[in-house]
Amino acid sequence: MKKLLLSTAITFAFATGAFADAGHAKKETSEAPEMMIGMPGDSAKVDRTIDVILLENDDGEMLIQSEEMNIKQGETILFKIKNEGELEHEFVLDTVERNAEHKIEMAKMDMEHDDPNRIRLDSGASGEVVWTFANAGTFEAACLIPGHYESGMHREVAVGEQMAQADMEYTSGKIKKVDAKAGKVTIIHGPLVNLDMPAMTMVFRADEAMITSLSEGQNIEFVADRVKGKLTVTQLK
Ligand SMILES: [Cu+2]
Repeated sequence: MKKLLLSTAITFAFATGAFADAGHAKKETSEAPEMMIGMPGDSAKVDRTIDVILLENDDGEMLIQSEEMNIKQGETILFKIKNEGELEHEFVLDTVERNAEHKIEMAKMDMEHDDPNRIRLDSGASGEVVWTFANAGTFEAACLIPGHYESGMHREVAVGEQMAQADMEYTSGKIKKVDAKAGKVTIIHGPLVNLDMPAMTMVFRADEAMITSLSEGQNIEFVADRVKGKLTVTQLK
């Protein structure tokens, strides 16, 4: 009897939409309607393109094929998606939890969504999703058409922490001297915008991995910041 009541309550909740609202309200505080995974990206400001292929294989698996989805916080990615399968597929970007919730909804009723974080493609069709990953964390790309997720259509989207965009201005420089022992490198550099410093020659700290990759006379693109009060090379191209 208890069980019956519970399932009736759930069915009712689905019908009224109360279930979905309650589920989302937990994560989305009133001041932040944006999604954990980020927001629709500006197609004029794409940092990188990732090609994605949706398909089934002969082993009965359904796959989302692409390079490793390792993304930097703040990056705007253009996903170029092609459905090379014989079935209809989707590409949805979201948290693992929200994908799981939406998968349950989809199992009840195959809904066609029109959200910026997802696209549905007929066999042979191509499409694009432009997305800005605002937060670091582990997210997911998935197809939520019933049965597809279970057949393999999901993959991890790892978003790595990054400094604020304003601090990410790379500066050109030329290595004057490398002192690996002391963990120091002397760089003749252009203006360091984030540190409010003009072009000059300065000594910076750098970690061991970075130091060993540097040699005198080398031209670099770098970001420096104060780490524990010392000027330190934090990013290197
Ligand atoms: Cu699919």
